[in-house]
Order: sequence, then C-alpha cells, then structure tokens
Amino acid sequence: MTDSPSMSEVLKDCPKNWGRWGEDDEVGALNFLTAEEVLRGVQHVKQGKVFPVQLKMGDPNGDPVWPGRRAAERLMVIDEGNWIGGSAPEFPGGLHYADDFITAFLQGSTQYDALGHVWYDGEIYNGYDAKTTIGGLKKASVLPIAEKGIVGRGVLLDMARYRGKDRLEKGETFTHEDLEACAEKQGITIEKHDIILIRTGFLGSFHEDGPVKFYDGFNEPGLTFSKELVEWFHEREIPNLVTDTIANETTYEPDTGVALPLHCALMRNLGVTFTEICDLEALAEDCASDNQYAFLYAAAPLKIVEGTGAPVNPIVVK
Ligand code: UVW
Repeated sequence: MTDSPSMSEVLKDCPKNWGRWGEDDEVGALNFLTAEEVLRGVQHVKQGKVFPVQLKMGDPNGDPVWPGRRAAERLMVIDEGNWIGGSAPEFPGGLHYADDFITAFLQGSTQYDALGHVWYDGEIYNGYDAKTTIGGLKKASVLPIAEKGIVGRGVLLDMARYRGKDRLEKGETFTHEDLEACAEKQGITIEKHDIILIRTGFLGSFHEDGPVKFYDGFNEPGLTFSKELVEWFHEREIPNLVTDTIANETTYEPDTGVALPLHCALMRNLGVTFTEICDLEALAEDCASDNQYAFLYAAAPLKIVEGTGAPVNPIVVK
C-alpha cells in the first residue's frame, strides 16, 4: 500500500461542500432534508408495512465488525439468579427485576458515522482542524446528526439481485452507472435528495461461511471511487448513503489500492452521512415481491456527546 497515491492526489479534482451551509455546519448534506423532503417521503407510505433495518446487536453467534473492532458485549448485572442466591435487595411488595449493560464500539453495529469520523491532510468535514477530534469530536460529532433526525424518501437498490446473486463477492465493485441501471430494472428513478439504500447481501457470509473465511483477505464489495461517481452524488445532492456492508464502499479502490476513498470524497468533502451494517434482507424480499422500491426512511442515531458514530435502528415504512 506504500506505493499508493495520497488521498489528496486521488481526490484532487473532486467537489466539496465545505462552507455551503455556513462555517458552523456539522450535518452536511442532511441539510437537504427539509420539511418538503419529509413530505415527499411520506407520499410513499402506501401499505402500512414497517421494516426496522438494524442488524441484531450482541448476537451470541457474533456480530460482523471492521477488523480490529469488537462486537458489543452484553453483561447481566442482576436477574432472578440473584434472588435465588440471596444477593439481591428486597423491595416492599416483592419486586424483582433484571438489569444489564453493554460495552460496544460506537462503530461496531448498525450505525451512523459522524461527519468527523474520517479525514486526511489534517482537516475534517467543513475544514475543521483534525485536532478537534482529540479526546472526543468537538466538531462534526454524531450529536448534531442525532439532534436533527433523518427523514426523507428512501430508495432500495438491490445490487445483489440485479446481478443475479444471493450476495456480491469479496472485492466486487459497482459504480453510479450500475446504480442507475439497477434502478431502471427495478422500475424507479433515483431522484434528487433521495436517501440511497444499497443491498449487497455480503454480511450474510459472516454467519454462513463463518468469521475466519469472512475476514480472510478482507475486502468488502461496494461502490468504488471515480470522480464521476463523486460528481453524481454531488449533483443529485444525496444526503445519506445506507448499506448492508461494514464500510459502505469496496475496502480497497482497485486501481490505486487506496483504502476507503469514498469515506473521504463523500463524507469528509461532501458531507454525505454514512449508515453502515444494516440488515436489508427482509426489506429486499418484500420489495422484490411488491415491486415498491421507494418508501419513507426515518432514523435517529443515539445522542452520544462527542461521539464518532452511534448505534441506530432505522425504520423503513412502505
Ligand atoms: C472505518 O472508517 C475504518 O470504518 P467505518 O466507517 O466502516 O466505521
């Protein structure tokens, strides 16, 4: 990877939204989600079907996470065993209760990334100094995103089904043109300000093949960088990219070997929020059966002060 060009070389001619919403902005392209966009999303509620798209968190069979992170661990603090063993407090009336806590990477489950989550050349989204990340994100943390909430028209692009597969393979890439072709096949148009949900099916391999195979030569399938793709997101003013992979893009851009350039081009430079590790399986099955690929999408990550990201259970309503 040492022969790879620098991120700034790769992204040198790409657009930026810094300053577009003022020098204090911390939510980026979510600014496109106005009241009109909420109502545009609501127009697609037609059947009363509800799909919470968070992947299970703290699954005893394991959670897929970025290499180096750990799955959430949930620990019981008190339960009926404490009353059986005599270590629990007695309450008037005989109340018993259960309590637990979790330790979790804020980026280790279905999550919103803060806009300050990634950077290069010493600056995060909107030109804030990268030193503002030290000890907690003082700028562009997940909190302003959580305080805004994300509601609008969502569209599912089922790339796995489009390619006739249960799931895309390691390192398999696709472009904005593939997204357009997939949308056309599904009978929808990707409109300005749409929240884009992309299904690859890839996380299915974590449980089906097991973690050893899943992490061997780790290179997720996904969107891959080109200047044209970044311009496509810019022109369509896409506020939010939601996928069923850990990092929303192919891990290594095939031409240069650069890791996660779209995190930098879309999140850092355009202010597009990323929602990762979603479970889109039930939604995709349903869309294939009723052919309704556009819907209301609503989400609010947890309000973690200075957080780099936060768990979320987004809701799709059709
Ligand atoms: C990294 O940025 C490394 O990971 P993610 O955005 O997938 O949490």
